[in-house]
Amino acid sequence: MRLASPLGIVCRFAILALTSAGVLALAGCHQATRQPDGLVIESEILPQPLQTGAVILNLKARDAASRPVTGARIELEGDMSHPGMAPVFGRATEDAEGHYSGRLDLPMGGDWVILMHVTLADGQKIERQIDVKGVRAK
Ligand SMILES: [Cu+2]
Repeated sequence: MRLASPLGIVCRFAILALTSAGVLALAGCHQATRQPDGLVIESEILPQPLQTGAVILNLKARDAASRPVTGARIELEGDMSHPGMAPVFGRATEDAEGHYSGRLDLPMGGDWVILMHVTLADGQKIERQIDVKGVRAK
């Protein structure tokens, strides 16, 4: 959908700003572009029940033929479901074939959306998101 692509550009800009200038982009990014690319990412978030502080994401990426997707780069962006709050960033790295894990620090209790900005080994960019509701304040 062409309509969704400007939001994808905003997301990539946020990552660019973080990596090239060391500056956190303040604009939240609550939508992900979706493409009929066949990528499936199964996610597990620990610890349960979720609390503020460090959370670990375990991700299993496979393609339309259920083969593990290796060599991808997965940038993580956590946004709260309400406006006006800076996102948090992290990265998931591959620790086994098609398995990626990463960490995010969630500073506030409530409902979060975690965006996964995926760059496949061939350079194709894909966005996925996970809704994470009811994070408890410690
Ligand atoms: Cu908040």
